[in-house]
Parts: sequence; structure tokens; C-alpha cells
Amino acid sequence: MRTLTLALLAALPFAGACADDSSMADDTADVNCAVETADQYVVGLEKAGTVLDVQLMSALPAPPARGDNEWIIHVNTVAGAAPVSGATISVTPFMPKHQHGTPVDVKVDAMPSAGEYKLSPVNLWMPGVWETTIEMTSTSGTDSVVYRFCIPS
Ligand SMILES: [Cu+2]
Repeated sequence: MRTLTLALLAALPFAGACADDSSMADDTADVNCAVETADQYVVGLEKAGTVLDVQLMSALPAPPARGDNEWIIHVNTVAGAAPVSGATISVTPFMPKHQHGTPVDVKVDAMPSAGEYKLSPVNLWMPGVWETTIEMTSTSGTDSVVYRFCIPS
């Protein structure tokens, strides 16, 4: 009961933000990912920045789904394709249509394999299009890339 109350309180500001949007009913009840412009998940889905290049090596679940997701990314330099270890990475999921994110912070852990990082949880709590921005600072440079996935109803 206590957990439920906390969950409802946490969700309220976001529900309110969406309620201001007159198209809310369409957004929440009937997201049609077939007509949205979004990335199609494949293993190794690549996003190239100017100096850093990101590959999405795995997603759990696959494809990304509503709720908590666990992603493993591989970061390379664009020039030379060398794995980038020791980067400082911040991850921000955002719904552009509703102008909101998630209250759940994405934890980033370096993996044993050079250039690999685990992002968890990537909390995509609502159906619709989510843009997840990955900002990276490393000795090889600073860059950011965006993954754009549609989460079905
Ligand atoms: Cu939303």
C-alpha cells in the first residue's frame, strides 16, 4: 500500500503535464508506432556523433518496451574506431511530444569489455516516442547521440 501511494505520487506531476495536452487521449490510448518516425531496434544499432560513435549492443527487453529497460552500449572513437573506456556518461530519456522525462535516474556502469557500458534502468514509462540522449565526456572528446524508440501501447 505504501509503495503504491509513493508510485502514484511520483507519477502525478507527469500525468498532470500530459493532461494539459488536448491530444492526451490519442497519445496514451492509441499509440501507433507504425506511423511514427523512430529507430528500429537491431543488435549493434549505431549512432555516430562527431568524434564518438555508439552502438547499442543489447537491449533487455528487445525491442525496448514500456517500463524499465537495460541497455549495453559500446563507445568507439569515430577516427580510428578505438574503444573508449573511462568515459563519463549521462543518459536522459525524454518524450518530445509531451515535453517530459522520467523521475528515474539512469545508472551507468562500465563493463569489463573495453568501451562497453551498461545503462539501467532506462525508464520509458509511457507509450509513445521516447528520445534517449547519451552524453559522453572522455579523453577522446565530448559528444552526444540520441536513440529514438516508439513504445507501443
Ligand atoms: Cu508522455
